[in-house]
Amino acid sequence: MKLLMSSGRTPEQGAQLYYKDSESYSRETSYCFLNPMDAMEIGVEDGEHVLIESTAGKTVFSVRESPETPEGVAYLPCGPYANFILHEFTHSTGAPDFKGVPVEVTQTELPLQSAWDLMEELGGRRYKIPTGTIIPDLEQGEKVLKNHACPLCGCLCDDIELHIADGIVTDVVNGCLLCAGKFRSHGRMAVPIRREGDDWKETSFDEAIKTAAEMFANAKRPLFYGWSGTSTEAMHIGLEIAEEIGAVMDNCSSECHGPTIMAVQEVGHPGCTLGQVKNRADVLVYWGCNPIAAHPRHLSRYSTYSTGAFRPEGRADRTVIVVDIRESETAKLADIFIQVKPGGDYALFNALRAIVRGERDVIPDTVAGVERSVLFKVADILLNAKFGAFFTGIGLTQSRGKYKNVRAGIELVDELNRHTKYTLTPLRGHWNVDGTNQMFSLAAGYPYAVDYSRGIVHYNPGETSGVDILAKHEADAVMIIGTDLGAHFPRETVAHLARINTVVIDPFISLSTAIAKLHIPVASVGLDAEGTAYRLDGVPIHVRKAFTSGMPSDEVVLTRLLEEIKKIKEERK
Ligand SMILES: Nc1nc2c(c(=O)[nH]1)N[C@H]1C(S)=C(S)[C@@H](COP(=O)(O)OP(=O)(O)OC[C@H]3O[C@@H](n4cnc5c(=O)[nH]c(N)nc54)[C@H](O)[C@@H]3O)O[C@H]1N2
Ligand SMILES: Nc1nc2c(c(=O)[nH]1)N[C@H]1C(S)=C(S)[C@@H](COP(=O)(O)OP(=O)(O)OC[C@H]3O[C@@H](n4cnc5c(=O)[nH]c(N)nc54)[C@H](O)[C@@H]3O)O[C@H]1N2
Ligand code: SF4
Ligand SMILES: [Mo]
Repeated sequence: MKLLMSSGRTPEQGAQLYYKDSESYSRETSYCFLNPMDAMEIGVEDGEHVLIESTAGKTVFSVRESPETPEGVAYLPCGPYANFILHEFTHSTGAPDFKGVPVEVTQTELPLQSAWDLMEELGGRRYKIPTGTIIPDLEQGEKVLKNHACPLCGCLCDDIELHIADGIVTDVVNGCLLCAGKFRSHGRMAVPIRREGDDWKETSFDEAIKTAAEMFANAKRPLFYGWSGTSTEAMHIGLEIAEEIGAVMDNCSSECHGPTIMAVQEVGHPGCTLGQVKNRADVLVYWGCNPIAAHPRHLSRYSTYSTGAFRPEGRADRTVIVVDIRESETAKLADIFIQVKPGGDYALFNALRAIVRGERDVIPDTVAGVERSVLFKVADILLNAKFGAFFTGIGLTQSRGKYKNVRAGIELVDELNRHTKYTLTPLRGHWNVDGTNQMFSLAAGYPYAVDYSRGIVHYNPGETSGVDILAKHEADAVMIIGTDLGAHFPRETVAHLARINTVVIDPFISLSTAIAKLHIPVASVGLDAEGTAYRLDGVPIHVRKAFTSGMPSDEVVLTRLLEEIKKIKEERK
């Protein structure tokens, strides 16, 4: 049966992000959510398997019947299985079609593969952390930390209470499932490893850094990608190395809210802090985002359910509108849920804009699957707000239309601002992805996709962005830092990473470990390292250490790497 593949966050997939080597991660990311009518037509029931095939590839998924998924859509959790069948084209935007690829879905008796199997099929090699591995020189003793920041999603909640015994987090208070998953993960690596044929060999930090320096100094088209999972200070050193060797420096916003940035560059951005939303917003619109799964405490801490100076009754003082292609966890909590056809947002934004302008006559009976009467009702609610806040997600940036969707959203907000007060805030993904754009802009003048190869900065998303450079097989040495491309990049780009000199700098084992030539473990910001991060609304927050250890931080490893690269260049003069 022909369906449209769409992929995104689930609460369970998010809780497993720090257990990528486990069976539970493979299980949670290999589901295929199908409308029961489609499942019946394909001839499968809950728990049975389907083979999903696209022009990029095919693999097996486990069926989960879900009435929330519209007919015609196969909804997949974000992860290695979805990416195994995703193509690498970005249509000159830097962001692949994570939401909206035609696929063929058929019943199959084939078994499910594990995430490691998928990496090996693309040329990688699985790795197992040796049993008994311990992080060196862990701080001993028991303590309780209050007001700790959570380094997981863009909410960057800084009210977490951690209970710690001998460098192990034993309890996480206030944090959501995702937060607890990170603080309680056991997937830390202690020693650098390098790939030798089909084997992994342990190596010293000195040797590993020297090898990485050689790889990057000898590369024709080096790419440093990620950064949203580390400190802003580390990014600064990364930018210095990139400038030194003429590398491309790109960050996760490329594949995520990069299109939002492109829209903001075109038409500006009426933003505000989350504090303003908490204290003032009486109408909240979540468009193409699902914070219950992806920013689990957003609604309770900053928006829908929070009480504020001018919203003392919290939820009762606010009207909540959700626009999504399926009845997401967040949609279930809305006063009004608008189910848009996949890729229909551009039309919907413009229809609402026309209504707000007073042009009700031009609206057809339905727009992108939404009835005219519903649009009129929603427009009236929007117009009657005292302070309205739009939150936009990657349902807009990764579906057809990409940055033009966001542009249309901003233009609707602009129109509404002629009547009352409105803001728009992208629900930025990682705890420090906003920091990448801040630091890249500060140091290089552009927020992402920065190419130093010409000796001056060149910025052109779609050309100088990570996915595109890998898709064109340009990169010959890649640093993966604070991101996991093995799990999250489209199939062909992962296969390319497995062929070239890929170096992973990450405190945890990840699927990128499998496709690397070298993995250098580091201290983890918020656990045994500290640094500055920017919350999704651009507010900088200092992320403290929870305990000390003998692991070098990203900053230490990158500083050493820069020294080694300079030495190599000096010797060649
Ligand atoms: N659990 C969990 N949480 C995370 C992460 C994680 O991996 N797991 N990652 C973090 C990151 S990096 C990010 S960027 C954020 C992302 O957070 P969100 O922006 O919330 O991300 P998604 O769940 O991918 O997509 C949001 C919604 O878009 C809908 N959608 C799909 N296509 C369309 C469309 O055409 N139109 C509209 N209007 N909606 C559409 C999907 O049904 C989905 O409910 O989450 C962060 N938090
Ligand atoms: N199919 C599909 N694929 C998608 C998406 C989708 O919706 N569908 N969404 C895309 C989006 S928006 C994004 S942003 C990506 C997900 O983005 P990724 O960046 O791949 O997300 P994570 O897997 O959380 O990877 C974060 C990495 O940072 C590491 N890390 C944590 N702390 C530190 C630290 O202090 N230092 C260093 N060096 N590393 C650290 C973690 O161990 C982990 O390996 O996925 C993209 N891929
Ligand atoms: S909402 Fe985000 S920042 Fe807050 S505790 Fe959960 S994962 Fe951490
Ligand atoms: Mo993201």
